[in-house]
Amino acid sequence: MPSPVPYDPQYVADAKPVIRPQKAGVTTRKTICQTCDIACSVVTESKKGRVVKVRSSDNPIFRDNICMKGIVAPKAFAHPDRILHPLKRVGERGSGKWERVSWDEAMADIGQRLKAIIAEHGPEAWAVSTSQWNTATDHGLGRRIMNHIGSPNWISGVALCAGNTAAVNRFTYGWFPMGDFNNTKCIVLMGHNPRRHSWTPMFNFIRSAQARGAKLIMMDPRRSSNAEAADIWLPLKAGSDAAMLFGWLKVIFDEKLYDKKFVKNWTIGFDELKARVDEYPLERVAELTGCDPEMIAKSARLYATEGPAIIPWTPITDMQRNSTSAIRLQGILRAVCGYLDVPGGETLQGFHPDVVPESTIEMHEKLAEEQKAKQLGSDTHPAFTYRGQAAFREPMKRVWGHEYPNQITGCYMANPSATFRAMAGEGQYPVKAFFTLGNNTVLSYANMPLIIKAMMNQDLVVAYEHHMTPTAQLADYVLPGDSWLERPWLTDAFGWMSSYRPSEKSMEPPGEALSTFEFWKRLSNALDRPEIVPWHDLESFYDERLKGSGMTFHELAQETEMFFDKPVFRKYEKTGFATPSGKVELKSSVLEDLGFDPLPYFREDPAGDAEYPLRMFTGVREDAFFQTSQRQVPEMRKRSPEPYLFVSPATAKANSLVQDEWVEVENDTGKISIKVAIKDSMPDGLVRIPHGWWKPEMKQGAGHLSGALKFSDAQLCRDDDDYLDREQGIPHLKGVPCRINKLASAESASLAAGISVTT
Ligand SMILES: Nc1nc2c(c(=O)[nH]1)N[C@H]1C(S)=C(S)[C@@H](COP(=O)(O)OP(=O)(O)OC[C@H]3O[C@@H](n4cnc5c(=O)[nH]c(N)nc54)[C@H](O)[C@@H]3O)O[C@H]1N2
Ligand SMILES: Nc1nc2c(c(=O)[nH]1)N[C@H]1C(S)=C(S)[C@@H](COP(=O)(O)OP(=O)(O)OC[C@H]3O[C@@H](n4cnc5c(=O)[nH]c(N)nc54)[C@H](O)[C@@H]3O)O[C@H]1N2
Ligand code: SF4
Ligand SMILES: [Mo]
Repeated sequence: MPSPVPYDPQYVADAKPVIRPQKAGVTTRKTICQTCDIACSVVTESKKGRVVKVRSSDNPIFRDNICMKGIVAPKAFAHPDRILHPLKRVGERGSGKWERVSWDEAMADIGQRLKAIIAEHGPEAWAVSTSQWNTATDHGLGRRIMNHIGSPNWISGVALCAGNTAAVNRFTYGWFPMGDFNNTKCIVLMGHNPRRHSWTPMFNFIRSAQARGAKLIMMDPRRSSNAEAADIWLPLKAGSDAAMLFGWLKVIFDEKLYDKKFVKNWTIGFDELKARVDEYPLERVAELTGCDPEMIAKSARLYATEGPAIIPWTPITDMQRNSTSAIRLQGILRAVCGYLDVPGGETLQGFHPDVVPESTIEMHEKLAEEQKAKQLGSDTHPAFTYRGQAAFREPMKRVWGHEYPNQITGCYMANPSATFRAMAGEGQYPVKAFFTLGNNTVLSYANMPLIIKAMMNQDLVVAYEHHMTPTAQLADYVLPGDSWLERPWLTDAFGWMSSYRPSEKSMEPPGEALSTFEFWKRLSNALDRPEIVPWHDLESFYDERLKGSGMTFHELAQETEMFFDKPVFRKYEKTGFATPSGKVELKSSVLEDLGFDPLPYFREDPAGDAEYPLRMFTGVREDAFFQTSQRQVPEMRKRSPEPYLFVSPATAKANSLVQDEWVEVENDTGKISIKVAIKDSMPDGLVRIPHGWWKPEMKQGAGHLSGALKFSDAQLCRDDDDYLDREQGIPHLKGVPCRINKLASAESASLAAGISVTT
């Protein structure tokens, strides 16, 4: 996620570079931290060619945007276990036996094998998964090669995080808006809980908005830190966010608090929507959400009358069985309350006219229609696939000037579960080659047993990594990736905003580590298609993308901290919205044509199961780690040595749980071992499971996967139809039935003693 661009004139002035204090023997560089995906602008200090320090930016607009994971980066990237040379599997897949090979040898073999797989099964038999901060792993080039070669089967962590929200927002008003934090009067956080060490810029934006008087409404089953700081906290039931938003709309419609003029001039489907909203009287919403109807009404009134207000993007509604409806309802609220594309509201920003966006680099127009039609999952869960987005091609061109603008890289993806099924040999056609770049695939989606089966069934698996992750352990080749200290970067804010920030390369990569730009370039050569990636190196690639600005990448880095266009509001008055009707579609014509309910709805949880009386959610990100990473960094691990579940004191009592004991959490998909933390901030009956646990010090290889089989939340995340969102097919991670088993004393003693380290 990019840091939002505030619109004050002062901000524009401050975007100029500042004179940096110089220290003897120290070289400072403007850099962008990519340890997590919020991309803080920071400064690196190097001595004798090595980065010795990462510190906060000197620029007032970025100052304080830094957390401990950014600060520890020079040490983390110098970790002795970092992969520094290409490795080739020599034993069985997952046997943990590797030999060091040269880059040339690795790429020649990968190219040959991929060509053979494509010749036998077709280009769609090649799937790629990349990380959330795709810009560091793809640059648009992975998609570009896939589009030229003919494979539509690209998946990413963005399917569970903002990429899907970007695609779904289009059904309502043809774009994914960004909140104007600097001028808003009211912020609504749906679960989303930024902290000092979790997406620091967001945390800073929210705190400064509150300091100048903006109201904060928080929806969270748990009393989170932002709930404690909020004006209103709605402790809703996990997974009931869409129901809550129906309650808000009911109040807003009944009390006529909406923007009648905007609704009349710029929306379609109001009457049908109103009829649907009438199905959700407050008593019903109170029952579905477990919240006090008065508080629901009060918060709805606050949102509608204390505006302009924003509902910042939240991953919480990306991961629910009602995800599409919840995201649509957020969009509908923004629209009917008149907060779209106004200062202090939710801004719709296109691409910068002088910079070539990654969407253009990706060249989706090159992929033949018959190949697009083969995109996995597009028949059953089309929302973010080519099929689901096809109706927007013309409107996108009309309003934003691009037929395939790929915001957050999430708008033209295959469905992850369908892709893993095809890889496992259970799909409509086989997928036999799988590349994973900067993505710990095994742990980063639902139904981990299926992902492992899928990877074991491949003819070729290539992992591009810093460490021997559980995913890399199942690869044929593990290739050494460079880090953000070791490469330049031009952030394009994931196509979300028309702002660009340059990151200077601070040091040479260690060993034979290379950027993914180099990987994709070498792959296009190995596939005998060098013309697909014609640029010499990463900087010349950026130079060409910046040509329209009249600056080279180097000049941009010298001249500005941020390159962006002055925002224009209410652009829709000239262009209309990028939907088929040109209006805000409260009733979605595209969803209707795809065979779905064109109005949002709330699908209640399947009936409770006596065997699994508790509900779990995965999340509450840990300050010390980004997702599945950093567990090998001692400075970070000591802050959080073991995975912990959270339960309320009453739930702990009912299940005879004691603080710090090891237990097992189980459901139909799998089971994990975990320690108990009793927290009075948790509601009764709900269990928090942390995301992404494995222990790099534990035994590697199939059957072990360094503890991932024992600790990873993905063992418990289901992807059967009841637990998939209908339109997108993304898994429900917020309110899944489970139970807690006490462990036999021998097993819990061995876990406590860390004997598991070798098993
Ligand atoms: N089950 C489950 N799945 C989830 C989630 C969940 O809560 N539960 N959360 C979802 C969310 S919100 C997100 S954002 C995604 C995150 O998914 P990812 O974006 O895949 O993030 P990570 O788990 O950190 O894995 C990134 C991997 O990239 C490697 N790496 C880091 N930097 C670089 C680099 O510069 N170059 C290369 N080549 N490699 C690098 C790291 O060592 C690490 O193994 O996962 C999603 N998936
Ligand atoms: N240190 C650190 N910071 C990170 C990350 C990290 O791994 N480490 N990951 C980054 C990434 S990629 C992401 S996506 C964000 C995610 O960060 P957040 O958006 O803050 O998400 P979580 O921390 O998983 O959970 C936030 C809150 O959601 C609540 N919650 C659980 N279920 C529900 C529900 O059904 N409805 C509602 N309304 N609330 C619910 C939980 O109680 C919790 O307080 O964090 C980012 N920041
Ligand atoms: S919040 Fe921390 S890890 Fe994320 S980009 Fe900023 S400094 Fe880096
Ligand atoms: Mo995320």
